Amino acid sequence: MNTSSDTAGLRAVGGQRISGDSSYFTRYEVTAKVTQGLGIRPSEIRKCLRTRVLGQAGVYFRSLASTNDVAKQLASGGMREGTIVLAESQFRGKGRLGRKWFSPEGGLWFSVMLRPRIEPKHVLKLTLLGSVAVVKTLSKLCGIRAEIKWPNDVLITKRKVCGILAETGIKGKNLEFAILGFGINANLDLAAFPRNLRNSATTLKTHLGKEISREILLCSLLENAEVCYDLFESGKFEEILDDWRKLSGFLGSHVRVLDGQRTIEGIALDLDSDGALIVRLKDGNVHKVISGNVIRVIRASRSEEDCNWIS
Ligand code: BT5
Repeated sequence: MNTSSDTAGLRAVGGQRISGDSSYFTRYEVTAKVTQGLGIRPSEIRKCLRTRVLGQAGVYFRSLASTNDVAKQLASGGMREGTIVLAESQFRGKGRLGRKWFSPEGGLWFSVMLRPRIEPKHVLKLTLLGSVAVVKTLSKLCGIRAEIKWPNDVLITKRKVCGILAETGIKGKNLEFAILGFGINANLDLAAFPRNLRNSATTLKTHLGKEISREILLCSLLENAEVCYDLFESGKFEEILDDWRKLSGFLGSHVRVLDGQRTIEGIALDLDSDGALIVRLKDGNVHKVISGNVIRVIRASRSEEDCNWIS
């Protein structure tokens, strides 16, 4: 597995029509064959997808470095809004701040390309919108009550089942595109995870006791994400924030935030209209957090919950 085969794949994909027609998904085998289960069936996605824009074009890879990276390259090449890049596995899956994302076969790893009319500094809103869409999907489809940990984690029973990574392409002062990458631990066994993640991660398979259709999960998530994105595009981000507040289970928690070089501690009070986390510090002052690692401190037991273990 190397980047040159990946780049060769991209050239081939770039040379094909990837629009919502019969060549909907371009199946391009960059590297290994799927070794477990059946693999995702793009034809099933096409059958069940009920969106206008999101997922109406897509590229499916059996294995690639990172769906976000490929989506960025396609976006720079003018790919239409809503195009998804989907992979059976990633060999350099990315988290935030250069962290790694464990993404073997069996998960749902994909990125959506968006062209929102926003300033680059508002990209946090897309992450929040994505997490609301994931929680709604897990509730409707699987009956799971998941929670959101600001800014980008979705948790089941306090363990991370999904991470979201938003990245941007900027031209001058403007946002040219945004890539919203979703990593959902779907049909994976916890035993397959590296040891250091086994206490902080979970999977849908572990929680439900059975595998689920990743095609249906993807379609449902794209539908929920499109509803949220439409609200966002029509200036109704407040409605997303209200949903976030209801669904997160996070506000009111005692938190420690590692914000660059600084560490602050206090109560997670609310989100402001841009989605920044408002923390009331011990001295009563209020601090806004735009990015950073958040650790929820469980006071009763004096233990800590942190989904961002260092790999
Ligand atoms: C995230 O970063 O949670 C964002 C993850 C986004 C992954 C998707 S997959 C499709 C798209 N393509 C990509 O290359 N990425 C996106 P962060 O908040 O920085 O969390 C990363 C941390 O989560 C790591 O340092 C580990 O501690 C932990 N981790 C890694 N893999 C995990 C997994 N599969 N499940 C749960 N936790 C994991």
